[in-house]
Amino acid sequence: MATQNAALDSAAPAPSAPDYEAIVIGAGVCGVYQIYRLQELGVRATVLEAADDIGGTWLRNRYPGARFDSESVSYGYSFSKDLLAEWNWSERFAGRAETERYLHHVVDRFDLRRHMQFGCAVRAARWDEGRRQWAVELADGRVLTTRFLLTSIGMLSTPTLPRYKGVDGFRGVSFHTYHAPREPIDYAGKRVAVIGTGATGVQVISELADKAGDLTVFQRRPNWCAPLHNAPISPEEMATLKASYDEIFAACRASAGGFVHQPDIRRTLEVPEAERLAFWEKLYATPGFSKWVGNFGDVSFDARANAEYSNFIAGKIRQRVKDPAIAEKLIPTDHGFGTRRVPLETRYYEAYNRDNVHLVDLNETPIVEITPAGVTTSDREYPFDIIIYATGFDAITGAFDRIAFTGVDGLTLKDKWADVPATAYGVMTRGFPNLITLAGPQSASVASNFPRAIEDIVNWWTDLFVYLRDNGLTRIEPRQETEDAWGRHLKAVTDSLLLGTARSWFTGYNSNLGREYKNRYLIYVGGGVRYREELGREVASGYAGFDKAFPI
Ligand code: NA7
Repeated sequence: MATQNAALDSAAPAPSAPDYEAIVIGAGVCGVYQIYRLQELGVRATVLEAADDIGGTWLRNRYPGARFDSESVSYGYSFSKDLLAEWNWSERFAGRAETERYLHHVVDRFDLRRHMQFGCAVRAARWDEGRRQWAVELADGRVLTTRFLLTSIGMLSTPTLPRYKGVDGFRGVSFHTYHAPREPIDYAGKRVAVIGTGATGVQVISELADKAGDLTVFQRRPNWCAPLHNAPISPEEMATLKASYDEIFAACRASAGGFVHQPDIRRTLEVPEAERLAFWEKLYATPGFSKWVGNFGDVSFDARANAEYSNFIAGKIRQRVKDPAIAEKLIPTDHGFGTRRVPLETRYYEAYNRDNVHLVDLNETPIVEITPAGVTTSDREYPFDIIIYATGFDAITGAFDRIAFTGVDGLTLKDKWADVPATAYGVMTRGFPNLITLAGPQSASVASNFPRAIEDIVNWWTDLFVYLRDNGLTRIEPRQETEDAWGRHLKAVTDSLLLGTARSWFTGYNSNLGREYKNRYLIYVGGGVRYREELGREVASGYAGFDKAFPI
């Protein structure tokens, strides 16, 4: 046996061919692209998907109002000119159903479904050092083996319900937004509760304000929301956009988060006030995340600049909400603009000007329990027909915790990541050879326009796979120093921004799980440009940051 790593020389038994060279867990945006790349290379690979169809996030989140916050044309895959030429987006920010149709189109067009197995929930995966392969255990008891195990299991795929007494006893219709029913619900004349005002709750509230009979919003902490400015895309506009795809993707590559918007490099307080306000007015009128990532760059790291901008946005909320007392309740006071995920909205603030929409501030009157008839707060009972829980997720690591990954010497991933995840570039973790955490914690995918980051990560890993194959290598694992260096870099970039200062799912906070972690360093916020540089350095060094081994 020849190896590049003496520590692996002791692995003993004869090799046996695994069922697959690669198993991909999850058939969402990431898994679809990964299997496209693998089948292109002729690799013996399959996708295991727990649901009965493709789509991931876009299959599940059937709540009213679910749609992109990324420009549609920047969200589609960029890998095929033909695909770009033939697909027409109907709106600047596509709705859930259109996105799901798009993913179906991609899968059918490239005949990917034959590489996928549905209804296959993965329960556990155990690394077999002797055979250099993973044994993947399904909920139905089957065990499949694979050389490489790739996870595309979603960052927000483990919903969390509040721990209120009586959640299961409600007599009407109730659901978490992630599990919204497939059958359409008629909200007309219904008394509807929405609990939670994150990006999801804001979409639900905006959509249902003029559809529900009566809509009551239970808010614990408000977020800084900004207008989406959605609009239809005409056939002529779509033709122009198609002709501009090279520029659109180049702009995404040049930006930190993979969006079409570029920051303004001027320092906020150095720009004369009138000019600054005119710039912000213009920004507020432009579509998408421009208000967040197309702003003066220092709003994301300079507390004084951030306070100025937050003040400007607070003014907008006061303008849009007629009742001053309600407006104040909708203005965050515990965090600055953009330090948590900014929900994009369509007439969200105007919803509170309607007679049928009511805001309950849970800081004044907390929920005591969910009763069979509705919600009881500290001061009264609210009867409802429908309760919608927009209460968020066990974000980023939740999906990993649901699968019992066991690596070298019995080490479990849950234990290794219990406090803070440790990874190399967010795509591999020491002690778990040949496990590739596509869209994993600490990768660039979380704080990005997802498909843009995912194409980078899948392409990087697929090149590495080819390198391993061409060099006859069957085992790869990050070196300790690579993981340590990534942890240091991650901490440095996170600590340089205000983003890490707020309690949110970005920093591991989840009240329903009793988690108060701050600065848990879950997401890479150094930006796509820097991330690609870091990955590129590994390639240039011949993947020197990883231990690699020949077959036993
Ligand atoms: P988020 O952003 O985690 O928001 C969850 C919301 O639910 C937030 O307003 C929470 O208030 C609220 N919440 C959570 N638990 C409770 C309880 N027990 N009682 C009352 N209110 C509660 O999840 P989203 O689904 O909105 O967004 C997740 C991402 O999905 C989003 O960023 C997009 O990228 C897509 P809190 O702020 O914690 O006080």
